[in-house]
Amino acid sequence: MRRAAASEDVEIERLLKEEIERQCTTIQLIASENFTSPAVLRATASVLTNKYAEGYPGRRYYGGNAVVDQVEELARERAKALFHAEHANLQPHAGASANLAAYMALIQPGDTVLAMRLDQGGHLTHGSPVSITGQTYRFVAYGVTPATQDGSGERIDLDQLRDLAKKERPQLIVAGTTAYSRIIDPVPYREIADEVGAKFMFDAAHPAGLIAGGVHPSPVGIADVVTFTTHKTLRGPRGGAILCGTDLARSVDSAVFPGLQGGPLEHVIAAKAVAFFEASQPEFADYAAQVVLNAKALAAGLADQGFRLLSGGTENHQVLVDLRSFDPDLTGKQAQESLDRAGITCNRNQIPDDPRSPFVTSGLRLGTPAETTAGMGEAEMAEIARLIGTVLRSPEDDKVRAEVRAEVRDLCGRFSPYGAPDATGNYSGAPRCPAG
Ligand code: DSN
Repeated sequence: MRRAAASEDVEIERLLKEEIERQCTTIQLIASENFTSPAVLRATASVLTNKYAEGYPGRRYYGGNAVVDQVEELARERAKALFHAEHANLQPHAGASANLAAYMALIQPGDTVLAMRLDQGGHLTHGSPVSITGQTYRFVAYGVTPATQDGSGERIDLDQLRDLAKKERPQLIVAGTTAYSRIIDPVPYREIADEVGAKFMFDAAHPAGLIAGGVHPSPVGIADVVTFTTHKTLRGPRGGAILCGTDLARSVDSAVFPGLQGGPLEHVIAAKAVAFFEASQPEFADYAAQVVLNAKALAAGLADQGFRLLSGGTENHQVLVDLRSFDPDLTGKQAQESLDRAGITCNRNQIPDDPRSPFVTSGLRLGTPAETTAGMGEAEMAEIARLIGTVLRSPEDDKVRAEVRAEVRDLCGRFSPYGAPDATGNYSGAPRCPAG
């Protein structure tokens, strides 16, 4: 049978072209996204996608895995070296499945778990009632301290965490956030877990690249289990991963397969190996440091525009904006959509005790990992903050949006993650970041 050439699938070809053009001509400020290198893209698109490999290196349920075993073993060794971990499991398809596997390895259904509440900066898989995690385990939520004028509030409330731990006697305490702009120190968590005999899991999905780059403290060796995703600050392919000590290796591995998943995505595991290699280069530490400097510059610029920032600023890759003092009628949803039309991509986000629903929200979450990869620095962040202020002062004004869109196009032309299009409209360049 004659196979159709990929280029004959005109609909998908067209959409792929449209998406790369969108990524190269609009500003990407979603804190959980990044621009992968051509080497990561190549591995993700490789023939490894053809292979079934249920099991682990040396213990597979299918033949023909001699090469795949080497790929997965190399990926595991690189992950262990990068994070100084005793054991790595790289098969979780996503952060959500990594977290679920970690719970399966550490606790029993019905056990009590302390984790951050969703509107305070937590994640659905930290016990939301709409997630299997909240339906399987008894989650009790902790949050952040109240907001203060001087910006010293809205930090993880460790006193509340300790009080809850003493009252609830949880089997597990979870650290980790999706919308929180401060460093998370794993040490006090460990101390509280030890005080009540709980296990401790650190979900490092967001700061994984900052930890690998040495700008945030590592929870490896402090937490019993560390989960993370490879596609956010770490700048690898979309996927999840788990690190633990040798004592938990068997439980973690069997929770992932056969507990939760079937065949691993070996093409993605190969791309994870590439990302670990890239993250182990000295330039990646510079990248991680620049991500934080850029976030600080973006935060300063937004504050100058009159926005209130949660916790008064940032120490990581995120800036969280409370829109209410800027414009009490402007919702996160309206702001996101208005910025989108001006060529600035970000996501609405609930703020602590948000009076609006998660679908509407009173906040925005902005992040710098992607545009830092594209080569932008602090000067460009100040520029972006000005553009955001301009759009959100007149969110329904088409003329303002068109003017900003033109400025965005110009900025992206100077900092395109995949170069400039050739005569046929294809982008084939590499991200400009030195470690790209
Ligand atoms: N969706 C991810 C994020 O944006 O933070 C978390 O799963």
